[in-house]
Amino acid sequence: MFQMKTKFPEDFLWGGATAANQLEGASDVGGKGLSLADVYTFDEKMPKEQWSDQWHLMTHKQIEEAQDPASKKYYPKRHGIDFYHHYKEDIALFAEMGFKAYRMSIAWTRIFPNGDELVPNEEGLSFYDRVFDELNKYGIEPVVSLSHYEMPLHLSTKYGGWVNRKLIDFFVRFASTVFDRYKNKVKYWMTFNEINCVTHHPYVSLGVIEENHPNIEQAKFQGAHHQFVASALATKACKESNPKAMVGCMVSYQLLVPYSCDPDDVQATVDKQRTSLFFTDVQARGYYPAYTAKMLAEKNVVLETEPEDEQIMRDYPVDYVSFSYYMSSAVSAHPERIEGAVGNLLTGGVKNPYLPTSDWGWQVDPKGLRTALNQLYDLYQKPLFVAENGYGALDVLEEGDKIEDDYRISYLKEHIKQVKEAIADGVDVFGYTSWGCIDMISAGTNQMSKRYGYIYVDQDDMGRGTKRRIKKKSFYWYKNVIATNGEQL
Ligand code: BGP
Repeated sequence: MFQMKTKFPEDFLWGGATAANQLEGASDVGGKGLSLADVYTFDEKMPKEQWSDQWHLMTHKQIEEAQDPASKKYYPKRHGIDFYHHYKEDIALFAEMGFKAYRMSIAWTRIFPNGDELVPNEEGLSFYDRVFDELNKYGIEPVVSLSHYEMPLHLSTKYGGWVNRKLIDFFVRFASTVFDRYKNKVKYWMTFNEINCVTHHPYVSLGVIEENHPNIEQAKFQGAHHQFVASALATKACKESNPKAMVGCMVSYQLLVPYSCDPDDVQATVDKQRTSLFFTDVQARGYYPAYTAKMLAEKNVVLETEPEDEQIMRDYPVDYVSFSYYMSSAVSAHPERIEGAVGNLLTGGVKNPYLPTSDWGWQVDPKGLRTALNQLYDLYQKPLFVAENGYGALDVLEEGDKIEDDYRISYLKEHIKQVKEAIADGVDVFGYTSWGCIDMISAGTNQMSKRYGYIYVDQDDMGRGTKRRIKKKSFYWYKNVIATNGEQL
């Protein structure tokens, strides 16, 4: 009756993940509109500390400047790595590695350039037809995010972003359009990438400009509520279009552990872990968890809802739970008492003395991935998908086109081992797409030099370079991992 699983399932979806705004480029080609991501600048002279500030705070002044054709600033995400024109070559390289799946996103701005049009842009739709056909040629399953940090800028400037309920209709129109168009080409969908990040960066997740909101918490949770409803309505539309399709949620999951066994640290950890679990609770179960009332009251948030919202959320929870996992963090109720405690930007946690950190201060904790998979499966009993996991580093291109990225191999190997452990634990995990299978623009810092790929792209932070694609050492390593279905790591 009980059979322990010691191997990855035969049909396990091995692959890599990217996002349209970070790799496509060609932002003024094919009728594409300007997206939120197209407004971020990068300047080598900018102090390092400011690189990711834009991610957290966007001002009207920056947005206006970005729309000024006379602006001399460099906007890296408008250029990406020019996947738009290199997609055949890039997909051929994914196929050479043996990818079974490729997680990507559709740029909303290619389909509805401003977001509020009634008729979609055919040129944008046909671009993704070509991409899906190319994937199909190699038997690679597309796993598609509808919204990955790049909604139309117009929806932010004209409507105030997701805080405005009208966004639900615009999103559902976009979602239904692509579900219908690609129903024979795409089976796996995700609605909002890292939906819980609305609380970290409301501009890029919600199109909300903080200057407009005296109580930004109100805007964040109102926006999140609208995304929950939109996600449920999109799931409904997807099922109507193709009953066999699977729709997932996607959260940024940082495993949090108590800094000590002090009961205050333990409770603080439970509270803080809800920065991710609140979102999976709503989307996987279809209703707000019991702690919502207290949590909102403490933030002075009063949600405006419509009577039908509750039912639609209950009727259309997601089919699977996907998440990104890069690191874990420790939580202390009294960080001021810990000497040298460094706050983690994303989680607000403190440094765990047992773990090493990457060059960007991310705490490397492979075993945490197994814990995360177990936690999520215990909670929801829904299939899980590791949508992102990877190691951002400054790679060096050496003589003879060599990139010896052993540090990346070691990071990925240790994490994949833990996915296998979780499978033996009984967790139903059906795919693993490592982040940034090809180098592209970093989401948080806007740099090119924070690289995650198996494939190096010859381009620097200011977009200079040949854009030549070069296989790294990890390319050959991952190819063998896939070929042996995770038996040889
Ligand atoms: C996730 C995002 C990705 C991505 C990755 C790495 O949060 O979903 O878009 O880029 O993190 O982050 P970064 O590029 O900032 O290193």
